[in-house]
Amino acid sequence: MKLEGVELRRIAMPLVSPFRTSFGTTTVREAVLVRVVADGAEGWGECVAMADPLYSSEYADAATQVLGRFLVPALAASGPLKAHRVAPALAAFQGHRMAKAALETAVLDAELRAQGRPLADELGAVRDRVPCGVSVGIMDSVPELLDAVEEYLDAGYVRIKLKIEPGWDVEPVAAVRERFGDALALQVDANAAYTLADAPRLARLDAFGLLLIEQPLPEEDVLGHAALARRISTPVCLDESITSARAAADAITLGACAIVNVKPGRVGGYLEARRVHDVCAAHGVPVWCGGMLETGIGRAANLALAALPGFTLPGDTSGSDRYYRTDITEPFVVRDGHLDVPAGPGTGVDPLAGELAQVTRSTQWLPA
Ligand code: OSB
Ligand code: MG
Repeated sequence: MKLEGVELRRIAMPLVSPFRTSFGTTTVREAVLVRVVADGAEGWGECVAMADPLYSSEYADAATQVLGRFLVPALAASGPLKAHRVAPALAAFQGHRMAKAALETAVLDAELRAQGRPLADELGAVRDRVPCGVSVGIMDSVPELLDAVEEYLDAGYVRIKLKIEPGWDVEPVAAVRERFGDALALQVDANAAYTLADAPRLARLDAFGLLLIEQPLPEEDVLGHAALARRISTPVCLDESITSARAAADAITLGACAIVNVKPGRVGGYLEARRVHDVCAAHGVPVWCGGMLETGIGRAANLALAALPGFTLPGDTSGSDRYYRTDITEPFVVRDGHLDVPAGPGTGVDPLAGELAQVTRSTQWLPA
């Protein structure tokens, strides 16, 4: 294909309720959408970088900058447009994986649409629907948390993930386990809020039969996670630390994780995400698909990935209404605790022009 140009679109979507994690509170999801036009076809990618560099060093303004100033020009200068050639064309630029992922996804979507092929088939999906978990934020009180969890269980979610931080860990976990029973599939996510000195506190979570504890320690503390894993019985899962298939192989070899959260944006795209899946499968390490408060555009692509054979745990693949009253695509609706994997060409979803216009803050067209 021949690239005609790339549109960068800044959007802001209000959340149905504030989402609080150990690194901050989000009330409006700001994001960058990338639309690639090539040979008259178009494709979309959603950049998962958040408004502030709190979860990761990337943030939305920086992603917009690096796409416009470096990534899109390098792609435009790189010859025939092909999804598998995007990462090599951008490899000289360090980091900025979320920005790179959005651009690669848009190219992949355009290419697959032109060929009439679904992303799920391209990635190697083996299921046509996936089980849904939900990530539940830190609340002001335990009763509030119990109400929120009950609502999600009533909506059919098959797995609950509680966000934790020092001061909001053993008590809320104990309360949820007590109220909803031992059969509830329950896990926690600390977003790097602890240190190895907190091992005795984290070991108290062992009593609650959690599926896993996600990223208790800082992103770069892989050896710390290995040391912690020897001191607690809850399986350690890594999110922030896994920035590539190589990082996954290293973390597994070092004993730092028994489970991996795969987020395509964090590792530079769906093609690298599939390699993370493959490396984990080769080591017998289960993976699940993480989320980044995606709109329907990013959610559709995540569902395709979550349908690969190694995704044996329910992911943070929730319905659109978990975060948004109105999505910018046809909404994803959880039925019987599952979401259907889109079957149409590319990601299988199209932005709704009216809804998209509502949330758009700015657009920028970059001709090739
Ligand atoms: O750590 O998994 C995380 C949201 C934003 C940034 C990081 C994380 C999350 C979530 C929610 O836990 C995932 C989702 O429902 O999209
Ligand atoms: Mg996480």
